[in-house]
Amino acid sequence: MLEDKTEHTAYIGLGSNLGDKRANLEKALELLGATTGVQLKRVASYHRTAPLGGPVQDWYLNTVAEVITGLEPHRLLAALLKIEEGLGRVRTVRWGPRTVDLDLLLYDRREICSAALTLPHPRMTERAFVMAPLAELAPGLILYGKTAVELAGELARVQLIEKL
Ligand code: A4P
Ligand code: MG
Repeated sequence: MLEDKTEHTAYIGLGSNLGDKRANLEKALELLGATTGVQLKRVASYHRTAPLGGPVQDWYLNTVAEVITGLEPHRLLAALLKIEEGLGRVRTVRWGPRTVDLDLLLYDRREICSAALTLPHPRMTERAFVMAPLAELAPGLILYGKTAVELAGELARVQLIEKL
């Protein structure tokens, strides 16, 4: 595993809308914390959110986790995809929707635009289900000239979201 000694702060968005949503998020967080080179620091409140985009589907349970990591961004993303796969395997329906979605939202202030990874996550500032939990962990974080709290407040006026 490629790791360096420097510590980086990353934020991971987690969402589930299939099966036992809370258990899915908890299992994903457990696997995240157990990943070599990843230390789970803090987890925001769980939020019940209306689905955004896609087909007609059930509501989501979303949260955001703060991690300290020595893994470089593509390695961290690979670890997230592995967790998704690991949890997807408990499903019986082939090609069915995933039980858990993990997105790499931010990695320090790094900006990346490669085929496999875009940082910051391109859609994060349009989504209450990302910005509300993120604002709990990093209220003063500035994204495109606004704080996380300001962005979360604006989005929560137009998107259905309930903090649990
Ligand atoms: N990828 C590039 N950059 C990133 C990044 N920063 N983080 C690539 C994660 N992945 C990144 O993602 C497709 C590919 O994006 C990955 O293989 C990776 O190389 P995916 O997770 O397989 O596909 P997806 O999640 O179905 O598509 P997409 O466009 O990533 O959807 P989103 O943005 O993840 O949104 N509504 C509510 N209320 N709550 C939700 O959680 N989630 C989605 C999915 C839609 N609506 C939702 C929610
Ligand atoms: Mg995704």
